[in-house]
Amino acid sequence: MKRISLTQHLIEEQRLHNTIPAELRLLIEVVSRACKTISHAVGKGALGEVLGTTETENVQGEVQKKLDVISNDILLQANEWGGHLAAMASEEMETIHPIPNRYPKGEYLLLFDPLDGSSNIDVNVSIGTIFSVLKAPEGMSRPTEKDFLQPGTKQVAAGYAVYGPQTVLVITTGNGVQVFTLDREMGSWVMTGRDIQIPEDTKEYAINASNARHWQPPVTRYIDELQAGTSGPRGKDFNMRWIASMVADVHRILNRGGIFMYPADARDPGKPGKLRLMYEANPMSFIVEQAGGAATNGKQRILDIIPQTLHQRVPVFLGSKNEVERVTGYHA
Ligand code: AHM
Ligand code: MG
Repeated sequence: MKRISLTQHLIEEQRLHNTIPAELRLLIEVVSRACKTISHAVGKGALGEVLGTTETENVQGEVQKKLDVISNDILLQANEWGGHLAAMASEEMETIHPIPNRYPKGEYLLLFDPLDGSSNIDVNVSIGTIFSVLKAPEGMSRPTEKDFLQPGTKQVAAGYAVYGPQTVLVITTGNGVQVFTLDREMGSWVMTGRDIQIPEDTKEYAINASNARHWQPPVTRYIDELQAGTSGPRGKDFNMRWIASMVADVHRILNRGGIFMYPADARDPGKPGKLRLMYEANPMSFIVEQAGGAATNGKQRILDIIPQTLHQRVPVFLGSKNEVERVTGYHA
């Protein structure tokens, strides 16, 4: 089999579609290199003294794991000096991180969830990194939070890495979804999936069912119907999976279909869902749509949402198109 590296793919895609100028290619390569470093740290586990929590909380008021902080630092340091960025924003940082004055600035904005699936870090279950790339608004001099508040349709690239039995990187720049597997001996990303397509129909769903008593009626109805199986209105049995790492759940859906849901629920009226629009929902929705799937907040397409704040949360329904459309219809 002919091996296609990440670099070769990015150059060839630029030749074909003109969507990856050199600066964006550099950005994707720097992020993917940082993901290798994170993968290495994750793989060391207890031996690297990277497990457990820090003394600090993040902006969401959540306890930070050591690896959350390490991964955040790796991404910041890797991306500061290349000249490809104007600023960064992270799920783990309250405010944006402009590129320091000692470095040249570029035209892109990078957002990331440095280590998604925090509850799985210490128990050796798959976790990952999610990233999203926007263009800085024309004429921006000093970046502010407002410059990041662009709808998901404006993303020029998005991707995620999964640190699981294999380390994989999934990216889109708006011309389909490509998958790369980390060749650990060579230290290189090798293409292992091209133009991934999510089946439109599925018999598998993912939701944290322990929250069932807090769900809103459309979600309860939808899940009840799935669980009724062959004897219910759907006339077929459905299987359930919940990894509690969005990256791992989405990666399964990319490979064999399925629907992933993190709805808003009645637990905390101040929190419309758990997942964050800018670091999780938008990049994953871009990828899922590029793979032929759909992504909504129950009412509208996630990529059309106009962000109000950097850390805002949204309900998420994404994956196989026909199921996402059905549960979205139940909200109408
Ligand atoms: P995190 O970014 O703090 O890790 O939280 C996001 C994660 C998702 O990866 C996952 O789908 C969800 O939280 C799991 O939540 P829960 O523990 O409520 O099932
Ligand atoms: Mg996360």
